[in-house]
Amino acid sequence: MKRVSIIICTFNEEKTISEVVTSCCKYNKEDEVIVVDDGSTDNTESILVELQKRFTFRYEKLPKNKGKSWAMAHGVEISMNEIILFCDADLSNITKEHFDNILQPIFDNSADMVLGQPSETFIDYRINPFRSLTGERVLFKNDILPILNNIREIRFGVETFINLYFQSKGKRIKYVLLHGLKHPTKYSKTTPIKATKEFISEGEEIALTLLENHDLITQRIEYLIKKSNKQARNKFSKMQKIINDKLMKLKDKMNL
Ligand SMILES: Nc1nc2c(ncn2[C@@H]2O[C@H](COP(=O)(O)OP(=O)(O)O)[C@@H](O)[C@H]2O)c(=O)[nH]1
Ligand SMILES: [Mg+2]
Repeated sequence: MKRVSIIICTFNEEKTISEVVTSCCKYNKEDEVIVVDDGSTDNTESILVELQKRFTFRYEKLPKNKGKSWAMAHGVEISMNEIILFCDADLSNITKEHFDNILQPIFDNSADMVLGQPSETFIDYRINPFRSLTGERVLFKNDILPILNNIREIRFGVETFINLYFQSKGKRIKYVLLHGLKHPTKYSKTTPIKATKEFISEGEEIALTLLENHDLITQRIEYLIKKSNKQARNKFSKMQKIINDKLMKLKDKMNL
């Protein structure tokens, strides 16, 4: 029986797509591998068609670019297994241990979601404020199915939304360092102007997701309240009301 569905969302990653798909297939023979090509216009398609002669994976080409979150939701919908492993398409230096390490906390039931941190990236993962926005994550399909419609159109807000939702439900989240795994910055993938534009719009999509889903933030607080003692509960309740009011005002101001 297959255990995991590995979902690789890709958009114009001709330099790395072959290594990513090959590693996923080679190191996870008993699992399902799905590549969702988000309307790439480079050589991605011919590389993948060629790779299909050597490895078994499902290749889904979306007719036009719809954003990472759309591709992720589509991958989940067509997946067959109860565990989902998302993997970005711009990684290199991938080893079998990376898969073993990111899957372990799910298999030994010490986490409901695992976030993998490539060690070879621009900022040291221990101090990286964006580390929870990683593209390498494992979770249960049943946990993400209820939010597919929420994530489809939020593009790069997708990781933020998933994190908020899991936190609001009190799910156990674990970080795992993936030694030697390389993840390039946007600046090493394209021109500085394009990278800056992408960086800004990604930031905007993340900020919008946070604002639009402030209820998930306060639900997280609510979850903590339920777990704490009475005195702390009262304090939390007051804090929750203040945060909710402030966020509502901000939302109104921004016409969201
Ligand atoms: N930039 C971008 N990446 C996409 C899109 N759809 C899927 N992806 C994939 O999502 C992953 C993350 O994108 P990337 O640009 O590397 O974002 P970053 O890792 O946050 O800098 C990569 O594997 C992309 O190929 C899209 O519409 N735009
Ligand atoms: Mg990337």
